[in-house]
Amino acid sequence: MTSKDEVEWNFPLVSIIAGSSSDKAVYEKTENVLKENGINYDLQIISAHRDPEKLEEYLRSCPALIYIAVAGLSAALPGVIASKTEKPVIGVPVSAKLGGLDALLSIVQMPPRVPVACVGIDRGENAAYLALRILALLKKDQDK
Ligand code: AIR
Repeated sequence: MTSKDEVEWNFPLVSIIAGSSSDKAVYEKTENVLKENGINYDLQIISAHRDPEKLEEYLRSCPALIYIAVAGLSAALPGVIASKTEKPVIGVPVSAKLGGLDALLSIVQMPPRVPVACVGIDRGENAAYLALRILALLKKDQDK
């Protein structure tokens, strides 16, 4: 890799957005994997239901290439993000109630043309590993 490439990739490549700080045990797993792999990321706590305007404003100026959205209960966050961006969105259902089945189904059952990738319940680390794979493809493409 040349120093030029390093400068170009020197911004938060991944944005982690969690619906609440109570999701910390799950989004910490995502953070740990990104840190271990030297990936610059941004972390925001924004609820799609409680702070819709704040979410919209953040998305408008966010430079990240991939979003990871962590939420429990009626987890609208990943889907709402996907409705406002063309970038890949990875959802992480949190087991706040019903063992996380409520959040899992909310994230998985997206309507046609608004895709969200979904990892397992509380599997914050897998969201990061999937993001690493997407970033590797983008880097390969850029290095051509
Ligand atoms: N949540 C927050 N806004 C909308 C939703 N679905 C989720 C959070 C968290 C759960 O509700 O992602 O998993 C409980 O949040 P809190 O802040 O009440 O602890």
